[in-house]
Amino acid sequence: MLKTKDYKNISVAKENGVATITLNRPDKLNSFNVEMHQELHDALDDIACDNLSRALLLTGAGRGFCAGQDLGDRAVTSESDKAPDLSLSVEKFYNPLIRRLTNLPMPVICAMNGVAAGAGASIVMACDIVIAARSASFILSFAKIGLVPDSGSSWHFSRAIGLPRAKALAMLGNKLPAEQAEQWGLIYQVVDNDDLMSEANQLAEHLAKQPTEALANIKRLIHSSFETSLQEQLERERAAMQHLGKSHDYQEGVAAFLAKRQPSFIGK
Ligand code: T3D
Repeated sequence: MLKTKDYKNISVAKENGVATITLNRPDKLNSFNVEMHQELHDALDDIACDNLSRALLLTGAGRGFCAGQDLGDRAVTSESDKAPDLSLSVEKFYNPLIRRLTNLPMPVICAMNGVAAGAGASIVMACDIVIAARSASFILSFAKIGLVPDSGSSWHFSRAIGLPRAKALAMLGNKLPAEQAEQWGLIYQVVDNDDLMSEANQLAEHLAKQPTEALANIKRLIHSSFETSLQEQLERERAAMQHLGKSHDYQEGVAAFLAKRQPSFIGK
């Protein structure tokens, strides 16, 4: 395992082409303070350009995945002169994080180890493949404190599970158990708690050996399909095929198929 920087609120490990980031404030259910945002930003910068990582695995320490914003940093007292402008934190931290995960040119796997509430639920949905522990759950808790689903969750939830279910979850703030989330098509797979990290690692290591540039293009195309017409999407697919047809990994994939051997992809 490669030595990485020491952080206070997250930990990062790199092995076999997989960068694993663990949100690490378990006593606060891994909720976000400013320092954790900054550390995550720094770690993602490093992973994006280390020339080694070809899959990102995101998980949480302890019994929760992430409980969104640390509300301890949002306490407003009767003496305080004015309420916070939450748009500043959304603009500076949460939106860039969601864009970052969405645009990272490698698969992002979430090992959802426990409850994902508020922006924690949004972060799960910004990952490409979500494997959840059987005991995990989502809570769109925003309305319970007078807010709206942010960090993309009003977008992701309605697309994944439809308007009626998304609106009920967002307005009621009820717990959605992982098994129900899987049945509704919100996440990829539920596994037994004890198997979560080994299953997620296995998946991440598999993906890290695949043609990374093709996977990055798959991710980009699937995201852009929500914004474009079929005609435009056909054109984008054509352009991606043109680009990937010249890649090492395409040549290797075809050669391996014809030689009836396993391909050895380099991600380019
Ligand atoms: O503000 C901005 O920058 C704008 C962006 C906002 C995005 C958002 O995420 S807004 C939504 C913020 N998050 C929440 O509203 C969730 C709050 N947490 C909960 O509702 C519950 O903790 C859970 C449903 C997630 C889990 O419940 P439970 O019963 O399993 O655990 P618990 O006992 O409530 O929490 C365990 C500890 O974590 C507890 O601390 P203690 O009492 O043991 O010292 C609790 O206070 C702490 N904790 C949980 N969530 C947060 C938190 N501490 C600070 N902030 C949290 N979000």
